[in-house]
Amino acid sequence: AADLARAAARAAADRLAPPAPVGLGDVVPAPERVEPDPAADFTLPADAAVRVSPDPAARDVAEQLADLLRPATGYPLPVTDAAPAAEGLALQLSAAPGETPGTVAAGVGLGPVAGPATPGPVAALGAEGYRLDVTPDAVRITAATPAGLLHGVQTLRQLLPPAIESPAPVAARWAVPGGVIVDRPRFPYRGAMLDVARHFFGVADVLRVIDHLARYKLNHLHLHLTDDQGWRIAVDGWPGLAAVGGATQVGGGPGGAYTRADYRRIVSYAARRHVTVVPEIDLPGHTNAALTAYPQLAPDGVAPPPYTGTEVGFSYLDPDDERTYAFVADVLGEVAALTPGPWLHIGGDEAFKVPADAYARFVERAQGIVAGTGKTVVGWHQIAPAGHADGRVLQWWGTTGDDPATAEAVRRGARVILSPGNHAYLDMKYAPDTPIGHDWAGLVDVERAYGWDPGTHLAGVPADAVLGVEAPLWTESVTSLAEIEFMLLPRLPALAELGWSPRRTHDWASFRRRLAGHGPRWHTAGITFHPAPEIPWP
Ligand code: TNX
Repeated sequence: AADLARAAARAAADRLAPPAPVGLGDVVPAPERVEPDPAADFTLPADAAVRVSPDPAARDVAEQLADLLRPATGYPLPVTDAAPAAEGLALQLSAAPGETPGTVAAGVGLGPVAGPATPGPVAALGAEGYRLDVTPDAVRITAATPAGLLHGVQTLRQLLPPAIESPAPVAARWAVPGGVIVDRPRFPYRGAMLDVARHFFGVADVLRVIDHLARYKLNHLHLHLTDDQGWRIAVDGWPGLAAVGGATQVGGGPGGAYTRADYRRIVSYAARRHVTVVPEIDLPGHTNAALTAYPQLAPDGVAPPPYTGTEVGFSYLDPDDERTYAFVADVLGEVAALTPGPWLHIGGDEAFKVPADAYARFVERAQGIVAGTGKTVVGWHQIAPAGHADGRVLQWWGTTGDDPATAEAVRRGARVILSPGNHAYLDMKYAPDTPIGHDWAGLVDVERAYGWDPGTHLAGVPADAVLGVEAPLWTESVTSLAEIEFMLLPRLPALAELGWSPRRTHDWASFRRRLAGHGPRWHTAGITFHPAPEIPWP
């Protein structure tokens, strides 16, 4: 009787929409391997359960999958750790022989993926890979880690009809195209940066940005927490930073700052989505807001007025005063203690008023302070001339393909995150008539955002020194969540594909066609985006 009921439900659903209108390869970022099987399409039955391996973090991914599917389908989708069944949705955390699931370290185990449709060793999927098997009776996602399972969930989400993004129930046939996807990232670091200093954005906005990152398998959120116009994180030992330094923003609005509880909420929301928060305290320049509260750190000891304009390069902490280093140690120590991730970003850009030798000494001491917190230091590529520190990472934001200082730092052991201004900067205008944004690095339309190769972009920086890619959004001209989304979408998925997909999949014609399918998804989900004319939106 149950079979009959299911057949009747399927027949009814068949009349609603053609089978599997989405192709198995219609995924952004492009998966490493896709093997469609048109005879194996799956339709989600109303009584499906989500079965998951008995592991708390895997179960949490299953709950997130159910939460994603329930609003549009209206199905109950109970999550259960009953033995993986041959029916419905299954998330399976499995280890290669001799390995404990969930313990695969980042960057290891990236051997070749097993051959076509062979259930190869899961360890080959590494710390973030997954395998998706769609058959007429079941959709199964297998991974060695919960992060891999979540990436598989994001793929599954894209394989369902766009109506799956609806916040309210929709009568549809919830079809998934049959076949196998085996997938894992090209680079371990794939991120975006949000400048919450020039304009302040509340916790809810940041959480929504994290959702957008997770959707495209990005795994780092860099928060630019401090700048001339505002200090946005409470520091217990220096209460004036948030209270005084956070009181305004570009244009003179009220600004704001995160309490420690706010910041913890952001970090834990991100962690659930396997996104690591990278906090940036920009030093020694970009510090006007700090100096308004603590003028003793200013070279002339005089408190500057709050700054609400958009010039750069005028402020700095006194590099020759020991009080500066006590301040830096307190701030970095507190931020490190609040941050579970391995990175601490010290900025280092545009300290135009600090002489080169004093600047290098400052950076070297700051790098040492970061090491003392147990974190790995990240800085804008201006820190390149300072001495090497173990594991240090340079974030390159230039606009040429050649930077001898960065190449030399790489020879000394630095790794690089690539954020080329003329491709990855999300604050650049799309076109001359884009209502907000800058153009100092040129116009960045979607094709330009997509049209570069992180593995060969920078002379003297080989692919194995490239930790990954990041798309920064500076917010001098960005004042609301809708404006954030307008600048992020559709360029963020381009950066995500460069960071995730094997180079051989790189193809503008394919990308723009696949990306086009996301317009209806964003629209249905109530997400703002720029309807870029280069994309054949349906
Ligand atoms: C340069 S990129 C800056 C920021 C500005 C941005 C505007 C970098 C490390 N520094 O201070 O917001 O240009 O595009």
